[in-house]
Amino acid sequence: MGKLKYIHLIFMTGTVGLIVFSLSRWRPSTNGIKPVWSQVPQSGRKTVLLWTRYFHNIHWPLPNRNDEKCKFSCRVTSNRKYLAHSDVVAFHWRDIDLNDVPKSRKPGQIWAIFSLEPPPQTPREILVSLKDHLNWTISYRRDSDVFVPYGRVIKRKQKKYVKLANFFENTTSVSWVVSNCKTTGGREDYVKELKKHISVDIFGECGDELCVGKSNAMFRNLCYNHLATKYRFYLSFENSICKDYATEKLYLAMDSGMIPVVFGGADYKNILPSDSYIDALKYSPASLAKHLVDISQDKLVYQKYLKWKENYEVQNRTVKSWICSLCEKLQAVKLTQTYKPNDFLKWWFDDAKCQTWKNGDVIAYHKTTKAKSDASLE
Ligand SMILES: *[C@@H]1O[C@H](CO)[C@@H](O)[C@H](O)[C@H]1NC(C)=O
Ligand SMILES: *[C@@H]1O[C@H](CO)[C@@H](O)[C@H](O)[C@H]1NC(C)=O
Ligand SMILES: CC(=O)N[C@H]1CO[C@H](CO)[C@@H](O)[C@@H]1O
Repeated sequence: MGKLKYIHLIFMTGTVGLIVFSLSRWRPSTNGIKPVWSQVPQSGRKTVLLWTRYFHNIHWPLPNRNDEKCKFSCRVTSNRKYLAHSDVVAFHWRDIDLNDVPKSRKPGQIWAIFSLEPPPQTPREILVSLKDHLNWTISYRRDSDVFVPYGRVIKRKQKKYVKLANFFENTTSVSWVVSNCKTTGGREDYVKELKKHISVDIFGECGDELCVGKSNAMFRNLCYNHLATKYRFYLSFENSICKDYATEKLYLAMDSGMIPVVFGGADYKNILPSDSYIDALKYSPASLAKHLVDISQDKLVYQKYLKWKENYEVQNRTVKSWICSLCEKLQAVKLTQTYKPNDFLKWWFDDAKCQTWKNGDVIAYHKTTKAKSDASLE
């Protein structure tokens, strides 16, 4: 009988759609059922409630069971019945509905806004009545309360021998995977000019069929590795030129063996090893083309751009580990926040200093172009 009851409880847990991860030990989700929840929160284990969906999806980016484990554990649920017990309520910016925000708030409860999209992709209007109630930011901005990088290049524990000679066999040209053909950063105008001076093969929705559609990580890896057998350079051009905004395409390209040509607002020289990338915004399209040709005609110069691989490696899956950083931050006795209260919109929009490339200049971005702003399109 006892066993039957247990099975019944597991079943119940499943049906109410409660997602509970014990992030340190990955115990099954029965942890979250009533007896525990009706009591005062247990010693130190914090609870995070995902209030909204994530681009209409119930699945937020979270680690799988097999991914690396967090140093500090906490519970994650999307079941709103735990609102009153939650230490953090998280809102995904693009899914916020002002008619559907929590009606109550337990004292000390942190409300956090989550966005991996840059300011031109995050409607200001959505936040009107919520902005004054937010405590924390969870985003790709390095000065967020919880920083969520799209990737990282980290120092290797041990120097690795990398056979650079192989890379030189392949062709000179430039590849670009792109699905959002009209952007706020103006990369398409830059590439249009660049193409007058060097061959650029375009894949994705705005070009050939290759690499279209499926956005799962394995498919993407395959796609980039495939491109790396043919192309020396990859245009890691972001859809927006905004502070700190550098997406996984940069890290996928670096990992694949192509030399990334970056176009964006991240502080590249501080996040990447020197001589591991080329910054398009430091060149005109014509002079960039010349630079790329020069590099690819000199084996030693070309190899200089791959040498970083001996001492550094690309760390992926970093987006999913935001929850670990959040759980860790919740351990602090006194919780702090990054932006000053009531200054949230200034912090997000103004401090991001978004820009647009236009006819050879980089100018401040103003909301004039209506950019296609679908989730999966970068
Ligand atoms: C969170 O923000 C609310 C609204 O501004 C504020 O009243 C509350 O004190 C903040 N909580 C913490 C822990 O900072
Ligand atoms: C992450 O990197 C490892 C090793 O570089 C690779 O085997 C794996 O496929 C990558 N995973 C993703 C999701 O990109
Ligand atoms: C490093 C690399 O990608 N080398 C490739 C160059 O092209 C040949 C032929 O297509 C491939 O076999 C190599 O793997």
